[in-house]
Amino acid sequence: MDDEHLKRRFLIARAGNADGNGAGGDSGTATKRRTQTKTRTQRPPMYKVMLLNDDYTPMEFVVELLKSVFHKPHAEATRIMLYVHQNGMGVAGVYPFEVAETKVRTVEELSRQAEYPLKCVMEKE
Ligand code: TYC
Repeated sequence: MDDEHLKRRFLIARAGNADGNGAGGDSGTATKRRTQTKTRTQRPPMYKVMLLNDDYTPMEFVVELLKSVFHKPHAEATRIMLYVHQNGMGVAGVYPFEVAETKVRTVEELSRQAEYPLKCVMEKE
């Protein structure tokens, strides 16, 4: 169970005690039972930004992109680049739709300017 579920359970348990719905709330008076409405915290759908391998883009260029566009530390940028190099594609980062879209465009723009064929796509998580 994730943190949001735990927090909501905790809050519902406390509300239950205060209004007589749960254990510990009974002081001898009539117990009112209210319907609990579960209000789910809205989280935006997230999108993976994937880098695709190719035979021409230099490893160092990919590492620099991962550092500058995706804010990865050097060691992690190197690990992701090597993963893509060996597996064909890999996740550079996970973001809400519009952020992911902007990252894809930035990668393709920088690659195009440098005349490398590097491809980058987004995929719903
Ligand atoms: N395969 C490239 C090379 O050998 C390196 C590379 C890694 C290219 C990741 C693209 O997304 C990529 N120079």
